[in-house]
Amino acid sequence: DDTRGPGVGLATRTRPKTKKPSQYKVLLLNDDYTPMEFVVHVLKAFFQMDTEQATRVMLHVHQKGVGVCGIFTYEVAETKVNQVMDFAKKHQHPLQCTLEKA
Ligand code: TYC
Repeated sequence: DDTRGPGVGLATRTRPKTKKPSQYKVLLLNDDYTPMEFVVHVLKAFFQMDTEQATRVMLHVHQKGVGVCGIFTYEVAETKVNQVMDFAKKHQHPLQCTLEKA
């Protein structure tokens, strides 16, 4: 392999450099007002968790202040955050969801 950068590889290059898309954690934040059952519903509806998983993540967030809902590419993570924020707002709960580079 040469070291002359992309697009000028020797004909012998067999493993062209590719970029894996960056991954982003979707985080859920605790608050004092959003009902526990609502958070469990959100985790089941938007993150494909079953009741047991969703309850575990909800209780983790409740106790620790923050927790990971899942890890996605930027576009998917951003969509999840928007869906959760819209849904919480629609139901007048202060639930906060954000993303962070994994
Ligand atoms: N702390 C909330 C309560 O006691 C429950 C809760 C859990 C809220 C997780 C938000 O992300 C959250 N009702």
